[in-house]
Amino acid sequence: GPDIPESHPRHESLLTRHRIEDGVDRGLTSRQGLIAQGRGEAFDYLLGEETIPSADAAERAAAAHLLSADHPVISVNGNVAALAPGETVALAEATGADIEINLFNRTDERIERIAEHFRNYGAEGIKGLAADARIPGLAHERAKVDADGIAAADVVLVPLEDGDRAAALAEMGKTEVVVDLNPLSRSARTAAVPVVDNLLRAVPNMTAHAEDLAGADPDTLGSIVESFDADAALSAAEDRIRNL
Ligand code: PTJ
Repeated sequence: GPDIPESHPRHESLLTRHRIEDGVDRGLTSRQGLIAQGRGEAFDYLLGEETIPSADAAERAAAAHLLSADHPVISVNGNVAALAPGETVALAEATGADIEINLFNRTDERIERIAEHFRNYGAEGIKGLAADARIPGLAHERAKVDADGIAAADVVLVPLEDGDRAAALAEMGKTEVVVDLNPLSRSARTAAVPVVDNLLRAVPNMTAHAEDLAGADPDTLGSIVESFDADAALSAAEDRIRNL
């Protein structure tokens, strides 16, 4: 890794940038991923670079949704592959979710590389390679999903999703959990559960909540899901940004 002293005030942020750069060099992450990361960092700075209480509540609700789903799927892209591959595999294991690769800028080459990357982190049965179903209402490449993956899912976790796809998935009746540091983004506003937090903190915290809720009965999970208020979570994040 890069030689960044731990005392550097932006140590974490510089390490994260390096991971994205490395992802681009390895053909996992798109160059647009660099731009997305920069945008995310700005919001993270404004949020105080921590998991605010409303985000923690969203992460617990997300875990409850994934655990009570019949067919949960975690959608991954080039930024997720670069930032949190092992953490994503751990979340999939803790919740019984499948991992499906879905790219904004889809190329077969990048799909193959990302699949191999996740396999190296212990993922099995990676989806997204068959691409034998379509999300209605989207342009050809971005509409591609697996028939036994996202197409059949009831709950989908979509980290860093674009607004169009988030809306199209919601339109299909999927329950969406979106991880996005921008509380004003269309994807966050579309989500049943908007997680306004850095993917790097959100994924391990969802896993911790899933492990904590592992033996919970359906009523307990149901009441966590029911008591979560998406609008209140978005307002709390916006409030934090304005009043930090
Ligand atoms: O690998 P691909 O081809 O699927 O492309 C993936 C990206 C992310 C490049 C693509 O989906 C894209 O261009 O996304 P956007 O429209 O830039 O949206 C990314 C959103 O994620 C923005 O709202 C950012 O604020 C947010 N974001 C960026 N980094 C993080 C983040 N949210 C949480 N954690 C992050 N680390």
